[in-house]
Amino acid sequence: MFVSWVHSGISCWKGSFVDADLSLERRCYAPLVGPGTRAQPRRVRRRRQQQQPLLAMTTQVQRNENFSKLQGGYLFPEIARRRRQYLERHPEASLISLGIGDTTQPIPPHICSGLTHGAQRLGTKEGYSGYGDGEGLYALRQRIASSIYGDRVKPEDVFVSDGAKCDIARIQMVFGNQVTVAVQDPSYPVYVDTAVMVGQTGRIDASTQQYDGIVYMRCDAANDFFPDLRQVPRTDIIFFCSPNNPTGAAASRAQLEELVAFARYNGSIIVYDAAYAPFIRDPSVPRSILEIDGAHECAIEVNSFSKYAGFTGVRLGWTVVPSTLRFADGTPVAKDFGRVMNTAFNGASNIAQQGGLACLDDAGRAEIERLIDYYIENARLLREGMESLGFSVHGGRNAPYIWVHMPGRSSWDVFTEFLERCQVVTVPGAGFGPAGYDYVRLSAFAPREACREAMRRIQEAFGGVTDPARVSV
Ligand code: PGU
Repeated sequence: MFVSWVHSGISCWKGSFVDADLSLERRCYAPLVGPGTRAQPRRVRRRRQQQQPLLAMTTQVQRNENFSKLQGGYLFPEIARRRRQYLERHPEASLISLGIGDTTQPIPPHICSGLTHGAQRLGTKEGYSGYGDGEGLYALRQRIASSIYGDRVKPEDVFVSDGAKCDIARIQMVFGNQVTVAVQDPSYPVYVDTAVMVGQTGRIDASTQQYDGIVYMRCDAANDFFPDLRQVPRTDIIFFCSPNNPTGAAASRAQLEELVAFARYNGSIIVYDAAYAPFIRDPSVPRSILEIDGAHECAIEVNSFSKYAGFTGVRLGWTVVPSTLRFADGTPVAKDFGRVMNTAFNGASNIAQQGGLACLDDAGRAEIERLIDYYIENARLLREGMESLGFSVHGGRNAPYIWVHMPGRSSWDVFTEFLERCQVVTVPGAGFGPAGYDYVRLSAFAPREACREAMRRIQEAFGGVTDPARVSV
């Protein structure tokens, strides 16, 4: 089989001169300059090659059409782009980010010593390890099962990973393109975007901003941010995040019982994203869906050390797939998820996993509690600051996000207004789904002083606004 290489308008046929002894460079370029020039010193050949610009070309490979259905880029890089643009225009501006939910406080000492211990072990003969189990270190799976789930799950049900976002994408690989999907509206954009990428949807409807084939379960103040399940049609998969990103709502026990009953009745699988579970301060609110009777036959739980321990850059998470959860033909879902983890992933970093072990002993858990207290206090500050301006504000009690209603205003306009008038970066609610059209999200992960300063600026710019619909430049 011949492959055409086009260079400076000359086609050459790779198959005509493939020679195992030739370097890649020679295989690609040598025939282009003709047989007589082969003896030229490499230096001369390279100069000639550099002088010859490559012609623009396309391959013969068809684009995966699912990607053409996506609306623009991923939400957070888009916000980063607008922020950069603003800084280019106003290099003197001191921007405050209440945008992406990225932790800012240093990893506390005991947990950090777990990470350094993990790194140091790699420099010793006895401690060195290479590839690990695709499912993670057994000791960490055990500790997650006991410390987070009080032994309600088995260590074998726990799959350690490089984070919740990556697990969501890998779960989609397990489900494939024939399943139907429901999401909360608004919700973390990864559920919808990965559903589109794997081909579970049709195109977006420009008027509703909803993808054909996805069921959007509206969550707003009118329904206590919990969908009216009587109105929700059956789907195979239900993505559900609690405490919710972006609304900050944490589902009560009764609500989760209703969700589990709904999924069992319909024979659906819930993918429950509990990335913010430790922010739950209300003792009556479950921190895991696996606390609910019957969930072990209808739910997967995705989780992460990112927000618990400042591991957004370290990368460590896990997913629980109970052995009792089965597909229609009786195959355990864990079997296929394990297959994906071992095929498309190669185990979480051994350094990060040592950090994970340190997170879950007594000293680590105490450090995590202090970190969360810090962010929850920030959330209180932001919530009360926005309330004092007359905005209708949600979340921020059992979650690090504040969801601010700006009735009738496009959230992208409000985003721009906060940026221009206060140099404060937020996240426009529309990025989380059509129900977020007139909301913005504030993140409490900024340093305390930054939260105070952001509130000071916003109060100065919008002070005296009692009708949020009037917010405008
Ligand atoms: N699940 C939820 C609900 C999240 O909000 C986030 C991060 C993740 C999972 C990702 O967890 P990892 O374990 O770190 O992969 N949400 C942030 C970051 C956004 C992003 O996707 O880059 C946010 O601001 O919403």
